[in-house]
Amino acid sequence: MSGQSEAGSADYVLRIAATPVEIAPKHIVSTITYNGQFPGPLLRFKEGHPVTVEIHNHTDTPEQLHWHGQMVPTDVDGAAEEGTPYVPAHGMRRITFTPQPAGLRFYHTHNRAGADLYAGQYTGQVGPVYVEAKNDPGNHDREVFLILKEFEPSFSQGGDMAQDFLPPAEVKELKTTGETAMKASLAKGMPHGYEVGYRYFTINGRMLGHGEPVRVKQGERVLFHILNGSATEIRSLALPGHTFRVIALDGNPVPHPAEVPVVWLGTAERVSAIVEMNHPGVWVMADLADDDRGHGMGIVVEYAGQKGKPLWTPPKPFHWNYARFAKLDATAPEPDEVIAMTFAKQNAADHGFNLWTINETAFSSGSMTPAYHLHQGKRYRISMRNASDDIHPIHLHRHSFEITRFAGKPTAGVMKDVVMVGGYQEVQVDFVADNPGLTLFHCHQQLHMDYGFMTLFDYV
Ligand SMILES: [Cu+2]
Repeated sequence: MSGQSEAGSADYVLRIAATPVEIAPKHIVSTITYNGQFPGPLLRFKEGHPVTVEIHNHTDTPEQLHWHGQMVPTDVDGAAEEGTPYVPAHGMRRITFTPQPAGLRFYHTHNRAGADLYAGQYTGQVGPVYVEAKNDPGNHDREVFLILKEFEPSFSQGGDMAQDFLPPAEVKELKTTGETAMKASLAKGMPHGYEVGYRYFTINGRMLGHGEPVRVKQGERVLFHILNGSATEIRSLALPGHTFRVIALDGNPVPHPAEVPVVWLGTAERVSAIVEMNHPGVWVMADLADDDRGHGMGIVVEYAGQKGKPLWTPPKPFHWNYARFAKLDATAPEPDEVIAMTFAKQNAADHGFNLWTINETAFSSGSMTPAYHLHQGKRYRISMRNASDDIHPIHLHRHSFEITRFAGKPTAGVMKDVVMVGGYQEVQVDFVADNPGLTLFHCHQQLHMDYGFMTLFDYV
């Protein structure tokens, strides 16, 4: 079932409107939200059970609501590039679809923001979705959802994103290409392209120390569902004295759950991890970046009966590698076809903004021509080479992919819908063309996707 139904009542109603959000006592920001709250309400769906959702738009801007990570048809997916109709300004769309697959998904706006920091993912249009599996043993005591999000963005020029959390796997040739292009641009007198920074950082819409703590009991096994709802930033999260047993990435169970001292999430990535509460105290669970944590990116975890000032200690340096959770000694099946892509940056080329290209082509939102014609049922390998120094959290709509090469090594079994491609690194992902129609592929960093970093697949 799909499409817009004419009659009948909705299972869920979402209202897009400008609203104040209190991120700390008497500290109120203005943004666009779902149902007047940030994050938007948690929508719990049952895998395979059709739902009807009414989306009301109380703003002056036509909106797209994207069902991130779900295998849905193009008319409900929520991307203009795929042909999803807009939710008209001061209008409504009622959609019906069958939630799938099970796991942590989310919904968010898919509007282009461009130079407008009050639009698109810079707003508070983010909400979690949990699709319940038909059979879920649920080996945990309870679930806590954590939505990581910044507010009050502004532009800057330059500024490096730390990426030493990824295993070092730079490809020399890509580095030479990227650095040569950058030097040539600067030599012509070009400034660095714009980047975005933020004033305030929140978890579940509250700055560190200003929200309700996560209250736990010793011995409890808490399943954290963590979502990076940022428009542009990579986030980390650690809880002093505790480890995360990662059981799912982007909502999909991993073949090999493993314990890590810190989790990292590119924009739109999700991590589901169990923390065994075995270290009583009052702790700061937060981002490793001192500046971001200092401006709110954290939440207090408080054991029953414990009091005092929440404590933070940084974990030891640690490399985040998706392959840690992969199938042991397994190799992915050979693809039917390989799609080779090189990502590149044209420094400050579009009115001071960096212009992004895939195989030397920046996506045109005017023509929206599909660049890749696929065949249903075939297995494709996307071989991505990043000739820029930035990290790109790459997202494929309406499909999951398997990571088949990361940090210079083959891997298998980790299914995701976003993957971070580090500066000058190579990553390969495989997917099966099993959900026909226009399919958007893009960098989830708002500033990158808005300035060319997109392409369209098509198949019938
Ligand atoms: Cu990017």
